[in-house]
Amino acid sequence: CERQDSRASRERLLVVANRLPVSAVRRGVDSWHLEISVGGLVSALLGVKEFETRWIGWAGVNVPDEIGQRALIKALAEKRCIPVFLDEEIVHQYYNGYCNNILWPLFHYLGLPQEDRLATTRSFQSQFDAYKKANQMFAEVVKEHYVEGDVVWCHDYHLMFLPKCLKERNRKMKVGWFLHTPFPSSEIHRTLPSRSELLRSVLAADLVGFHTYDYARHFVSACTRILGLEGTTEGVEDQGRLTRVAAFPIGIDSDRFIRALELPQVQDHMKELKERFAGRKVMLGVDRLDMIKGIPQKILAFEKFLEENPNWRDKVVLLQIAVPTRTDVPEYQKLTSQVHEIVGRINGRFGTLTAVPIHHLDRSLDFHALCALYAVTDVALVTSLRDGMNLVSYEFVACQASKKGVLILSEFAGAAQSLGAGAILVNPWNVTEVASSIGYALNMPADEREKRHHHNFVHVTTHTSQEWAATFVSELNDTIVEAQLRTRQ
Ligand code: ADQ
Repeated sequence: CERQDSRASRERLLVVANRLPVSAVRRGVDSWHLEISVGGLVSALLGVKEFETRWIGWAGVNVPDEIGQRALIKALAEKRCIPVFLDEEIVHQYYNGYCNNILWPLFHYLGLPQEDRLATTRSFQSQFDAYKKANQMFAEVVKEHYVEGDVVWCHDYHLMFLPKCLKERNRKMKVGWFLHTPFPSSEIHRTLPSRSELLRSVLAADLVGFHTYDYARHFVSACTRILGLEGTTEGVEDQGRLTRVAAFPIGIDSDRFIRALELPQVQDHMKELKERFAGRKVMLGVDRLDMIKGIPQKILAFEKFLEENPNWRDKVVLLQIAVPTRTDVPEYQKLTSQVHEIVGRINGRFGTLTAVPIHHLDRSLDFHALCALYAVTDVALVTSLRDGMNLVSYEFVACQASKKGVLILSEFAGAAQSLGAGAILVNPWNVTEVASSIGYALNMPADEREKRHHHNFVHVTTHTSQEWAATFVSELNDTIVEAQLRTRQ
């Protein structure tokens, strides 16, 4: 009865993503500690309050024994999370292999792996088989917890096979799929050996969403050119069935950031930072340590700026906070060493006995420390080589109501389409251009900063994560109603 009441007021949303918003750490045979995970998807969806949400996903840990599984299911239930248990071999082939070694670089225009990179995770085909198997395992858990009327929202490139698996199990299920990365040009997608099977599986969804109109257009082109289907302004049509395809730019829970700035602990952090860097302008980078984020390019541009502007050397500091991810993948280990090497060289070159130009941290910051950092920053540097959207740029803008700092933003981040008018847009590969933009940003007059900030602040506070989710779900419901009307006609 209680369930019926809450269902009447709030729609039930099953959010299916590779990772749950928490990571589980085992403390004993039947005891678990849960930690909130860092990442764009989690940040955006935690702000969504108007649905009765359940999360379904992997908890990031192998749990081979039944006692452990039962205890974890119980611990996660308190957080409205439902685990999918994946064994080590599947994780290796599906997650490290097909998702992170193949789809992630391909969708960010870094190409398919060479044979030597594949060799560590066996063949392409066995990785794709594991990918499909893992998606089937997700589908089984969804089926078990699905109640008629639920909206099932599948997320990201890990679960491109899931819409098909779900519809095979229940044709009436309302299924949406959203991609958080870019969808590349059809010429790039064409190189993928499993290109057609993946497209067809995604098309089984009722609604397919992307961050930008460009990504949606690339997807429709891939379906028309590779599958020979018909693309319309509404989406993709296959034998009379329409899959709606559209852009749904994500946002953040901006109020949460704005409110946090008033908290005493955030104010204390801000005071500490201001004292620590008094007399210097603060530049900030916050990224997951990933090759798509362009961290080496950013640091090299900063070096060039210092090289060409000796008068700024003791007046500016770059704080680069890089949270390590996928630490067991060799490419990511190489990237970490590369970044450390460049930072060490630049600090050796331009540092003094009492100060260094770059503070690099390999770790995640808690929410309050992060808000304080955003608030005291003069210039934020987002230099992604490709990025679906990039929420760091949004979070920075939300925390800048009093300082009105400048955002330097890669034109290859989806956010360039929404924050482009207020930010300084750069090509991150062009180190000279980024270096001169740093100079421009540091010297920008207050009235120009104010104008640029105002433009972005209005966007960030009106295009929130809540609105993003509500729009996607209502569009999904409308799509289904329209499809029912069409079949009745
Ligand atoms: P991500 O690649 O994870 O997300 P992004 O959108 O920038 O990238 O989100 C990162 C999130 O993690 C932000 O909320 C940020 O605050 C947090 N974060 C990053 N580094 C941190 C650190 N050192 N300490 C604390 N927190 C940190 C993917 C896509 C993006 C897309 C999002 C959402 O790659 O393009 O914008 O999903 O769709």
